[in-house]
Amino acid sequence: MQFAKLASLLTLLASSSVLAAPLDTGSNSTAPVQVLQDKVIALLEAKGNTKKGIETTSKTGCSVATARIRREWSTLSKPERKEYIKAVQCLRQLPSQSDPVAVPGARTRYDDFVAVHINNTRTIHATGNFLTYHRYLVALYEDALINECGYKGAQPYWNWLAYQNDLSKSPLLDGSETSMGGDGAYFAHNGSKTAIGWFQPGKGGGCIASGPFKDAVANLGPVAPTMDGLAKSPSPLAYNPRCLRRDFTSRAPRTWFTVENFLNLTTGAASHDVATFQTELQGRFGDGFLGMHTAGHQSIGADSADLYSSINDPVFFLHHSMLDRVYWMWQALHACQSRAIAGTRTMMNSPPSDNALVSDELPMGPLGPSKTIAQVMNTLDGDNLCYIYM
Ligand SMILES: [Cu+2]
Repeated sequence: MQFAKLASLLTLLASSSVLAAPLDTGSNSTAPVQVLQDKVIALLEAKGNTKKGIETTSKTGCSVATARIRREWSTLSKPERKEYIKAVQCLRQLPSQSDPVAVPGARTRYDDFVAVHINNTRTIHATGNFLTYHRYLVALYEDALINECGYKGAQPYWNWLAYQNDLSKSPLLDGSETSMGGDGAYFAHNGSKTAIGWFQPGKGGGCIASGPFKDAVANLGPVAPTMDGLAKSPSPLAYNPRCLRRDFTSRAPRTWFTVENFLNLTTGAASHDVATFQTELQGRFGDGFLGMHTAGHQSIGADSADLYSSINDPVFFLHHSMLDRVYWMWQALHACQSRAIAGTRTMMNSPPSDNALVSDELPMGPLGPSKTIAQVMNTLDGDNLCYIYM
């Protein structure tokens, strides 16, 4: 009888611990992230009030109280999500402003963003400007949605710390009319090549099968496809219209989209200097640590796993918004180093190049004026940027 009682108690404990384990949404496990988020806002508010130091925002009127607020996708109302989707679709229909000789494949305004990313790939990844270049790229995209497509909101972000086991269940990627589309249609293939070896195929691999971006078309790339069966374009900027493809897999998000990694980057061992922070976040190319950035690209798969042309998939901007949020948090939490950069001007310093300087330009072609790294270091400076994350 005692044994039976003990056994049933153990069963109860076991089942309750199953219930108490992090849900698939990750909502139980992200409390430390919210604590940090609140701390960051408090730090930025304090800076604005005391008018001390380089982050002072008083001159331009930009402050935490007046800044544009970038939110997580799932916290937008359904009408807000639809407004964002409508603006993205608008940008994918407006005519290109690229030089047709330099970029023969660009047809839409969205393609202009793709072309600029493709053109600069080897000088904006694993370089000293990786974080600032992508920050400014997302900001110009947000501006284009607002100024060219009448969008009234801010750029939303993809919360990495939810739905790691099944992206197709997330409000962002569930294929509903208020999502950024679902997985690709089934396409028989042998998986994808990654920095840590061959990944098994997911259930997709074909054209986006559901949601507002069903059968969405990409005009440029693939430039460096990694998925079996995805063919490379004859030339990086040639006109190569085809459907955009996805192949959701959970191995990378389950491994890297963890609170532990997030804390390591923002307050832990990887947060102590910008070089370590940047490398751990982006991925340690070459030694098998994908990092949260590369894991995100890998988890969407197919077109999104292409180092050059992943930007064809509009989820790119939600992914890079989250990346920028982590950088924004790190900067606020490490104020003394918030303007430090590390790295050279060429990808993994190949070919060898000089160290990047904060006076380096971030070339954006027809997307907007080029700015220096220094000009986009503070998201509350007001002259160049004025936004926060919530
Ligand atoms: Cu990039």
